[in-house]
Amino acid sequence: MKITDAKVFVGGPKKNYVTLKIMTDQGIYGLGDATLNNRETLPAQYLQDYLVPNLIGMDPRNSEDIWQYFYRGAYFRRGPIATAAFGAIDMALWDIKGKLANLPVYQLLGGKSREGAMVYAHATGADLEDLMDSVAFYVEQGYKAVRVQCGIPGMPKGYAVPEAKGDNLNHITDYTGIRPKVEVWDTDRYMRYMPGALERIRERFGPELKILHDVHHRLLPREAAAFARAVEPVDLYWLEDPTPAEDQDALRLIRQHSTVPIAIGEVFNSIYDCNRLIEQELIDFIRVAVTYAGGITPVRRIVDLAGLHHVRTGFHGAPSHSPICMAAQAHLNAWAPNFGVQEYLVLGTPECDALFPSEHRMENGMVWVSDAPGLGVDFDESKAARYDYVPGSHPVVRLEDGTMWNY
Ligand code: GCO
Ligand code: MG
Repeated sequence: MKITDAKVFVGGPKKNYVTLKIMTDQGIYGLGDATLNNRETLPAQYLQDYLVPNLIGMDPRNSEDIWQYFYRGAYFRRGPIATAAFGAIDMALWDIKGKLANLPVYQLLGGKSREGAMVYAHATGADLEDLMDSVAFYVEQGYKAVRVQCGIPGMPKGYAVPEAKGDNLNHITDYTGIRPKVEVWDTDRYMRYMPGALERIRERFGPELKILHDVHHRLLPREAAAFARAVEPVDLYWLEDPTPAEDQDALRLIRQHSTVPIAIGEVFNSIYDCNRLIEQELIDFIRVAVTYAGGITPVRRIVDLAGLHHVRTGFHGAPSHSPICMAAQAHLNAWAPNFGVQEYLVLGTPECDALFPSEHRMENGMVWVSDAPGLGVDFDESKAARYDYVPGSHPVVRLEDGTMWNY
């Protein structure tokens, strides 16, 4: 069996999904996602210029060797541009393998460990009252877990917070241009306000709701330790990215001062970014994404390592991941013995569903994996032609005095 061709598409309904389609001499094709948020053209180019020409002629069934060939063969290893491109190839090869075997990918991983996989939604508000409405909206729809972010009095804009009350800010990319907007951050205001706000959410929604909160890398290690201690009474399901991920020792300080579960890893792109954190049991949830971390092959290794250390999965599922990455994660979530939760933003616009038809279902705050062979998601090339790449950007963050800070 041989790969005969592969095509890369960039675009989508209000997103720049990078979609890889690998064709074979047996008529079976596979799909992968290489969307690197706000840098989408780069993995696309890497695929087009270097990887696709080498893929042609390879036996698609040898997904392990193909992953090693590109990873080791690049010489300059890792980095999210490369791993997103490798990740797309790897997903497409598992898709092909499943179609060949006539089995859904979760069966190739070891079968189902559960029926539905719990997801969490993003509740957000310009202020706390607005956030409460947003949480109530998700709770009414059956979500068991909700991430909560709200505006901080006196701070013009916090992370993932809408400007006006009632706006539902589900994507943070601004498609009006390539130059990022500037947001202003004030740690002191955040530290004073947020623990009390989280307590009020707990009081209002009761003990059952799983409440998650994302600090988005904004605190210094000592601040993060103090914040984690302050939010202990809230009984958070997790505290996400309390400090920038590069300084892994920071997490030790947090651990020494608090038992709040820590989730980290959405910016990681290899097992070497998290093996120490996992082995030293400094985290509770590993947040890698199948796209950025290089595909199902390496993520399965991360999940297995995590399982040895009581670390559960909480895969990244921001709106930048296409339904192909979400499908790959749905299969891993169905299998992983140490599954925790899946981040899930409703992508389900009719345009998105038409571009990526699939039978994966979201119902009652759970994802139900499709039983179709392979990844169980398709891609309608005829519809893809409607969408072009639209340059966009995340905001950047500065402190009040102008100092650059962590987005
Ligand atoms: C999350 C993330 C995202 C990121 C985004 C960056 O928890 O979902 O923090 O919202 O900001 O993926 O591209
Ligand atoms: Mg996050």
